[in-house]
Amino acid sequence: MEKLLSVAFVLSTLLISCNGGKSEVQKVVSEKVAVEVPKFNADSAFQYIQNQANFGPRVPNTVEHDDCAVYLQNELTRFGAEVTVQNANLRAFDGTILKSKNIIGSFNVEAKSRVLLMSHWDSRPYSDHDADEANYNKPILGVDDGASGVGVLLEMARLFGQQNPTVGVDIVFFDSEDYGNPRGGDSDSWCLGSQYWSANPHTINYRAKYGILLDMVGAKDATFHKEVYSMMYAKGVVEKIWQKAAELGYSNYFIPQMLGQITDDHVPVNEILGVPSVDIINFSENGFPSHWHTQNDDMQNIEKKTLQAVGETLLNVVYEEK
Ligand code: AHN
Ligand code: ZN
Repeated sequence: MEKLLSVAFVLSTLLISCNGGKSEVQKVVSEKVAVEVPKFNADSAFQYIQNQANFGPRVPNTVEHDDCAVYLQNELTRFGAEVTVQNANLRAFDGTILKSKNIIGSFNVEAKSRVLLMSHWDSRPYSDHDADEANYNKPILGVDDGASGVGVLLEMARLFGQQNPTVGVDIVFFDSEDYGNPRGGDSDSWCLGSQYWSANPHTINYRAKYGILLDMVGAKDATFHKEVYSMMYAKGVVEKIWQKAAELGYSNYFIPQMLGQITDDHVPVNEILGVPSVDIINFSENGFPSHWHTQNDDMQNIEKKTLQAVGETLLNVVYEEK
């Protein structure tokens, strides 16, 4: 079996001491610290995405949403996470009270040094970018926009359960991200679950070294640029991730250029909680992918190669963290 080894080199040091006039080489340290990184299984991630899609659109205040919440909770529990479900009634832009659930799975709960991994799990109640205006008030299936990030993180959770990383990991599935005002100009109407969690984290004095948000990470030919808020608040983390992706040969997905300033769940985590966080989101010179907020955001867009690039890159980053 071929094992993925990620090797951190500790610089050789040569210590010379003088004893009674004669020079003696005291110690030569040449140490390689090898970290074993488990193999990301894109078939497995794909299946977790399909399982979410099978519920139908996961719009807050619907039975499909309730059922999917139970599924996510059960999966995290099955993988050995300590699971917290945070319930909150959040007011949408139109006054609707959204019965929201942020779902949190923690590994290695005793570890002080922690990494935060995030994705939203709800799906949008409008297809406001659909070519057919008659679809405007239909919810999207939210396969790339929602389920893909969750699917990648569930696969990572499965592996964390088998082999704990050195650091502690908190996986947070945010609710009510995608209920934003379709008429625009109302950036606070997005990301309601992450705004709530950032002001009321699931443990008192919650801290993490940094956070990584996944949003629309499943489509064929996805491109992830260095997003502006991520660079403002967490430049070092951006560079670490894009560098790791380059080492693994994934620079065709992780483009080493800055592009886009996107209101997403990482913004409240940066601005309210103060944990430096980056957004890995499919965005290009043409904006969001063409299936974004349309009836076409379905399983057809999902390609395992993209899931593999994202999952493998993040696993390497997390397992190398101390
Ligand atoms: C806005 O459209 C303001 N932000 C994009 C956040 C988002 C929506 N991600 C997925 N769906
Ligand atoms: Zn969306």
